[in-house]
This record gives sequence, C-alpha cells and structure tokens, in this order.
Amino acid sequence: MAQSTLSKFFTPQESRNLQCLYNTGDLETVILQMKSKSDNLTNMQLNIAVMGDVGSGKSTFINAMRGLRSDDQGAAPTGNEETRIGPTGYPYQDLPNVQLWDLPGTNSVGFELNHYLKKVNFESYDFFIIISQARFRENDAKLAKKIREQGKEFYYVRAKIDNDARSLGRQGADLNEGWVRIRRDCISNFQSVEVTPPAIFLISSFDQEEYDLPELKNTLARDLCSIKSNIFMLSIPKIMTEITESKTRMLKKRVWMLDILAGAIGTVPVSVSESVPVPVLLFTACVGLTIAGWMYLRKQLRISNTFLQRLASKIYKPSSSLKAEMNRQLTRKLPSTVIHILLGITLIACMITGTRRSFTLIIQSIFGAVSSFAFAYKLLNDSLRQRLETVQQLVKCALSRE
Ligand SMILES: Nc1nc2c(ncn2[C@@H]2O[C@H](COP(=O)(O)OP(=O)(O)OP(=O)(O)O)[C@@H](O)[C@H]2O)c(=O)[nH]1
Ligand SMILES: [Mg+2]
Repeated sequence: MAQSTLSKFFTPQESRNLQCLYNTGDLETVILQMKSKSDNLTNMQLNIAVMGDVGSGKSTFINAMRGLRSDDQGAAPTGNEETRIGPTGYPYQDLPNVQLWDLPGTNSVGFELNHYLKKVNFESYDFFIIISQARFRENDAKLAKKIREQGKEFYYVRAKIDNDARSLGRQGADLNEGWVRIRRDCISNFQSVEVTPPAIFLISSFDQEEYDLPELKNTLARDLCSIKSNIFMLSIPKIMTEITESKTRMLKKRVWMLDILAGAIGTVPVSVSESVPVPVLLFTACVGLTIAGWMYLRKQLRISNTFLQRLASKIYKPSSSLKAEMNRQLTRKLPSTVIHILLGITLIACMITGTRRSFTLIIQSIFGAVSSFAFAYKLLNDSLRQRLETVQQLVKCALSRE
C-alpha cells in the first residue's frame, strides 16, 4: 500500500505538471488545480482499517459488509484460532475505490501497541472501524485516541450483538432497552477516556439485514465525501512538500553556498592589519551576504497582496481571509526571525571586537568561521522553512470550506 501522498490523489502526469508549475513560480495555478481536485475526489482510493482485539469478529464483519459468508469464495479467513496474517485488503464493492483492510488483532501475542501500529502501517489508513465484542477494551480507548491524534475519524462497532440478544432474551429483558443501555455504556466509556464518542453501531455479522449493519453501510456511503475531503486537507502539508521538493532542493543548495561563503569570510583574522578597518568590513560582508540571501529567498517565495487578491477572486473567497492567514503567519514567525538576526549580529560583533586581543590568529579564524557560518545557516534555513510552511498554510486556507 506504500505510495507517495501526491500519487494518492494525482496521476503521474498531473503530479509532474504541478511540480513544473511550482518550479516556474506559478503558485496560483498549483492552488487552483489542487482546489479542483479537492472538489472532485471520486477517484481517490479510500483505505479503511478494520481493527480490534483478537477474535473480536473483524474478518467476519468484513465478509458481512461484502455480503459474504465465511465459507464463500474470496471471503476473509475467520475462526476461533487467532489468524496471524498481515493486513489484507478486500474491495468493498458497494462503494467504488473503497478497500476494507483486515488487520491482525491489536493484542496479538508479542506486540506492544505502538510496535503493532508501526508494523501494520497505521498512519497509512484513511478511516477506521474499531470492532469490539462484549465490552469496551483498554486497546479500544488507546486506538481511538491514536486515530483522533492523526485528525482522522472512526466508527465504533459492537459486534456479535446476536449473543447479547440471546442473553437478554434468556433474562426476559426488553431488547430495545438493552440496546439503549449498551449504546449509553459505549458513549460513557469514550467520555471517560476523553474521546468524543464516534458513531456507534450494534451489529451481528451473522444477521446481515438486522440490527445496525444496514445503517452502518448507509452511513458510510453518506460520509464518504466528507471523509475523503478531510483526508485531502490533512494531506496538504505532505502534498506540498512533494510538489515543492525539487525547487526547495535547489534553494537549499544555494543557501548552503552562501553559508559556506559566510563561513569563509569569517575565517579572515580580524587583526590582519591595523590600518584597514577589517572588523567593520568583515561584519558588513558577513551580515550583508546573509541579508542578501534572505532577500533572495523572499523574492523567490514571495506572496504579494495582489497575488492574494487575484487568487481569492478565482476561488470565490474573500481576500481578507487569505490576507488574515498570511498576517497570522507573519506575526507568529517574525519575533523568532528578529531574535535570530539580533543574536547573530551580536555574536559576529563580539567575535570581531572581543577576540581581537585575546586569541591567536588561528583561534580567531576558527571562531569567525563557525559563528559566521552558524548565523547564515540558521537565518537562511529558518527563512526557507518558514516560507514553505507559509505556502502550505495558504493552500490549506484557500482550500478549506470555511
Ligand atoms: N455469534 C457471533 N459470532 C461471531 C460474529 N462475528 C464473528 N463471530 C465469531 O467469532 C469468532 C472470531 O471471528 P473472526 O472474524 O475470525 O475474528 P477476528 O477478529 O478476525 O479474529 P483474528 O483475525 O484472529 O484477530 C469466529 O468463530 C466467528 O464465527 C457475530 O457477529 N456473532
Ligand atoms: Mg481475522
């Protein structure tokens, strides 16, 4: 199932086109093409992980979703023995491009939960169905939290409800009251672990037309668009990282060259000649070089007000919302940039004046090279990273439906 995030949503041709557009500075078309994709995600493959403890009924549930019995051809293997096979995908024919993944039990022998999640490639799934039997388990709570931490959603399925129906029947209890109580229990269990309760379904995989299985299928069909759209929005940082990758690599190379040049200037010992104002020259050269690099990055990745206005009119959003997002980014990042500049300048000034008398020429050179390189490196790399984050935030803001 391993694939790049970009190729999950775009064809290879579309991906290349997006990268080309970004490299040539056409961020506007990149955003417009991403917007048109986010408005039409019908071809996106949705991977649903069916998870739960060993023997909770995951495989039988997948078969029931697909209208199969356990001994039908193509059905997932089921049984009372623990089935220890890796994640296996089954197409869910009721909804195109939806794959149900049968995962090994979360409490499979020998696996601690975090190790288990890594092993099953937990982060690669788009949506989750937690299957539980008889009662709420510790692992159900942990899983629910891990899913929400990723910003993703899940359904909670209380399986084997036919067993509960039999027990309730034997006790002469009212079935409907029994279902209300089970639902209430599930909700309070989620609340007790501070997880907002998801949609809850009480099902029997043996009685496919009864209980909540038909309702679960309808709900999934209804939620499909919003699930896909949520996944697309969550994927924007990764998509943008892949689109901007080659230009970022090129800019990083240039930044490195400037860092090395700044370091090289810093190696010139300040007491080379008393007649020339070397400290002032060095200071100006090193700081000037770094600021020039900073201006270059600014020009390369600049987002102007005119650009925001034009983009806003094309995506039918008020330009004020895009501008507000850009200002929010700026005010969040400006203080750290200013502090880095001031610290760097102070460091270089100290290096130039303070080391004049105290150290030998070699030590002055080493100290000068290191401090100049560190200043240029910190400022330029931070600036590049922040500008890319700003682009990601702009795309998120442009594509959000709020
Ligand atoms: N009564 C009843 N039994 C069920 C139901 N679903 C599953 N079972 C039984 O529970 C047992 C385990 O079911 P599986 O579907 O294999 O469970 P699993 O979660 O896939 O198990 P592992 O893959 O080993 O973790 C089997 O004997 C099933 O027949 C159900 O809805 N009602
Ligand atoms: Mg199984």
